[in-house]
Amino acid sequence: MQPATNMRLNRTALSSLDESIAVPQYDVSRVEAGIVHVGVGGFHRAHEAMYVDAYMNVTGDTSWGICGVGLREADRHMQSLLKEQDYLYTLVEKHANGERKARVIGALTDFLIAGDSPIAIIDKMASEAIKIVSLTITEGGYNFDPTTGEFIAQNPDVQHDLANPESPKLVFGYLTAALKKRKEMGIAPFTVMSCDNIQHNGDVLKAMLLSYVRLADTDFANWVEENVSFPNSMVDRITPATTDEDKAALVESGIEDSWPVVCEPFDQWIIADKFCNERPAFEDVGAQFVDNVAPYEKLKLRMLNAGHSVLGLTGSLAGLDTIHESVAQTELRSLLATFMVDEVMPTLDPVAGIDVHDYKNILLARFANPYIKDSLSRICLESSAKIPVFLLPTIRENLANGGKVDISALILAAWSFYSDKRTSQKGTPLVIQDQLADELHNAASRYQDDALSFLKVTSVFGDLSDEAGFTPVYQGYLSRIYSGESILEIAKSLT
Ligand code: CS2
Repeated sequence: MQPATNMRLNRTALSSLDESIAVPQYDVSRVEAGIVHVGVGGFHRAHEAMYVDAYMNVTGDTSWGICGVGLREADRHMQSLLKEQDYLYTLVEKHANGERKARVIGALTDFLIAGDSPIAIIDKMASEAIKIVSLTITEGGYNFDPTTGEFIAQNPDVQHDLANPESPKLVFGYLTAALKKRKEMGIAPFTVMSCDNIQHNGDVLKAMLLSYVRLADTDFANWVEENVSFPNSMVDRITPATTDEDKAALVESGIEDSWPVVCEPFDQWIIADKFCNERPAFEDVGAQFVDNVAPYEKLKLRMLNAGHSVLGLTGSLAGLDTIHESVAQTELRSLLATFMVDEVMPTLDPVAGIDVHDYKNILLARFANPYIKDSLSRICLESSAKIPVFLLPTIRENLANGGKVDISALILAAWSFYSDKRTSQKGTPLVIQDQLADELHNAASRYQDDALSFLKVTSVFGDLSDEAGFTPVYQGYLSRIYSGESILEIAKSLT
């Protein structure tokens, strides 16, 4: 039933929202930032900010709010939408049975945009109240060469930041300037916490930051190494892009929210308990602190994220639009299940308390939730940063151990075709959004002259095109796809 009036979401509206919408149990006007977060996209707002909100609900401690930071001009639009609603937003969990649970999150206190004032961001990070700087800057944001793992020092933005330490472009420049200020003022450093889908995300972040700092100041790099901690973490919650339909559904519940977030009911956060400054007791609201995150990260990246790529690339070629449509297609569901059992599971380490077969079944059910409508274009975007993290390590390990690589090879062949034709096998157009879009397209379109042309993009695949155990299998699938055989038929032949 439609409530009598629609309310623009803001602090004043909180007390009169429809009772089906949960609201913060703490006084939102008292929340102060204890965390600065860089990269306030949907995922952060469905994950870390939700945990902070839950923590404040449970404890009433309002000192752990989040000051958002956007380093890109594109973030300005979201900042202005949130500002208009006092940084409040609605998080809508969509259950597989059609039930929706909406709740207003009050964790955000502010949102600073680099283009307005880099110094304001540095000062905020340097202030004593801030104990944690966390990041979701995507796999591509860490500025490492995926084949060597080295920091890309020649990136023009890195060179810019070294020359302009007070107005940096990249996160490394901000962290360096803020940590330096804290050291000079005698304030303990903050913990730097990566929340991105990268194996050993904290270790990678530390290595990249230290590489950057060393280019400028070796002594300070030693100080950072000794005094700052970078916990590894595994983060998980499927968060599709918000659509106009999602906003309209909220209007029906009486809320006008310009930038709500929708997500699945499942969430998981496993963090190494390695904080050099205070932290909230996130374990009180469902996060898990462990000594070694590595087996959890490996499980999640290789099963879920690579699983998404399997469905994303094959589903796109089949002309499908969403993850649940892909997994509902019997051939693709079996392909994914076989991939997980035959190619991923043999590479995993045991994880205390988790049965990998149960994990696989839960994943298949999560992917099948028809209300999430996670688009294949979201999954396929920036594949050149994702595949090296999600899939290539599995391929390399299987090649080294005599394991199976068939489905992995099919996925790379599907990606090559996708990059060349930019259309599905039904002829519908496919959007390529990738930093390397042109390079991938150029390489893939040389297929007729050199069947391995795509694999020769060494900045993505390293020396995979020299692997005799891989290339014939890959070439076989590529020629089947180019010959017009349907991706579903090929998938069927592999299960
Ligand atoms: C997805 C992830 O971007 C992707 O390709 O696999 O965004 C995924 O939905 C999240 O990591 C789930 O935790």
